Amino acid sequence: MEKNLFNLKKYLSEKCQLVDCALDAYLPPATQYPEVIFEAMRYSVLNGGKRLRPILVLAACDAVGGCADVAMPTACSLEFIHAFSLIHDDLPAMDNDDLRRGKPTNHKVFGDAIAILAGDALFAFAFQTITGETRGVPAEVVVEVTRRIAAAAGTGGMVVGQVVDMISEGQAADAKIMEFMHAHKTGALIDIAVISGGLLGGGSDAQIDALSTYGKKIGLAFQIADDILDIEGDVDKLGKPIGSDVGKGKSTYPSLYGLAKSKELARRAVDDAVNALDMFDERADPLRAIAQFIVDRES
Ligand code: GRG
Repeated sequence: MEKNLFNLKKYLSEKCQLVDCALDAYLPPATQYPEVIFEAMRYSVLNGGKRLRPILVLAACDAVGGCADVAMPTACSLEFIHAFSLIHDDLPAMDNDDLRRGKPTNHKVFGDAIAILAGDALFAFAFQTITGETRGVPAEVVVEVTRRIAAAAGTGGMVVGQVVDMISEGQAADAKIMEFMHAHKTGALIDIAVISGGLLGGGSDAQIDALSTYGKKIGLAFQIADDILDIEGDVDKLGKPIGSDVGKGKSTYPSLYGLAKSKELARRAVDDAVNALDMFDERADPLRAIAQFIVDRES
């Protein structure tokens, strides 16, 4: 176990560096006119973060025997969409947060209007990057990946989850609604990360199904861990205040099931995720280790 964790640390740090370089290279330079929008886009994307979604794309591509290079534009696109969602989520009209990754949120630095536009630009730039930069993959696969990512970000995922989050605030906890909300708001982008990597790597239907089960289970584990970190986390490591869910009257796994049961549910989700990868050889070891990392992380 120790050895696995050590290897994962190295794996994550190497992949993170690759992803960071690619994000920087794809994004328009901050010197381009009108500078402020490119500065705002770069501020939120190149501002740290675990790069979980891009790394999942690359790891899933590797797991099905693909060449991870073909998946890098899609990996970065998911980080652009993730950054977009964080910028908009932090706005006064949504969560009204001042800190993200330990630094002032985008609207605190650039103002609300530029923050909205930086989010919009990143969302569009994500699809420009997938369709414009992907090489060595049949066009119909790129179209299918693009279609699925658009659904996971919008009407089949994040936007819908965010709406349910907003309209449920301050209401009594309901397990079904909370699960729907998380599966869409957070889970959909994590799920589509592994599916995209599998599709771009040329995975079989059975492999894509298995990756999708894995993606849904780690998405669930991720959310439970997030709720637990909001109670037990370290403010400095999280880069944002704790207790914000309770403060905003949000239903969480701990508020519904208690801490001990929530930890048990997270552990079970990790086991289910790892079991879903039974058909894969050692090339899926990074995915197996990432499942565990998702509940062990401190930020
Ligand atoms: C993006 C289409 C679209 C619409 C916007 C605002 C919004 C609708 C959705 C909000 C989605 C959202 C903010 C989900 C929370 C996801 C989450 C738990 C973020 C933290 O993810 P980590 O831990 O963060 O991967 P780092 O900082 O490591 O990248």
